[in-house]
Amino acid sequence: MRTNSAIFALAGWMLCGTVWGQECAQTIEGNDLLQFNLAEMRVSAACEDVTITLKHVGMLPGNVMGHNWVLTTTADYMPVAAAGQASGPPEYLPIDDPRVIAATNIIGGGEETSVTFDISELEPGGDFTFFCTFPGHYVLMNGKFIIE
Ligand SMILES: [Cu+2]
Repeated sequence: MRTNSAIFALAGWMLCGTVWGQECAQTIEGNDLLQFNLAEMRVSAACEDVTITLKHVGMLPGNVMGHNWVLTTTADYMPVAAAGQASGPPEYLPIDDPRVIAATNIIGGGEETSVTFDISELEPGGDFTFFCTFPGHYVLMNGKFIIE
């Protein structure tokens, strides 16, 4: 039994790294018009770790048009956006806030950043929202994060 579990675990890991690789590592873009290029992101519950890469495809600097990628439950989205704004530059993110599931740093035009986090504790089918916490951006820069 022990050997079988190890084989299944290995098979799962291999599938995650290859067949479902697109879902476990994803890229999203932000621009100078307060837009993400994706309204929703879907990841497989089979992914243990998910890596999100954020590319800022605009030209404006991070102190003017900074973007980050932050994940919370949808219930925490507005409160965390407000807390992020209140916590100020440069990261606009409350420190050690347990409501923040994952977050990148803030980047400016031409820059790229990423975050890797464990989704094994997150409920598949749960209601999660990703957004940017730069002041005011959450209104336009947000989307659904779906674990399926
Ligand atoms: Cu932004």
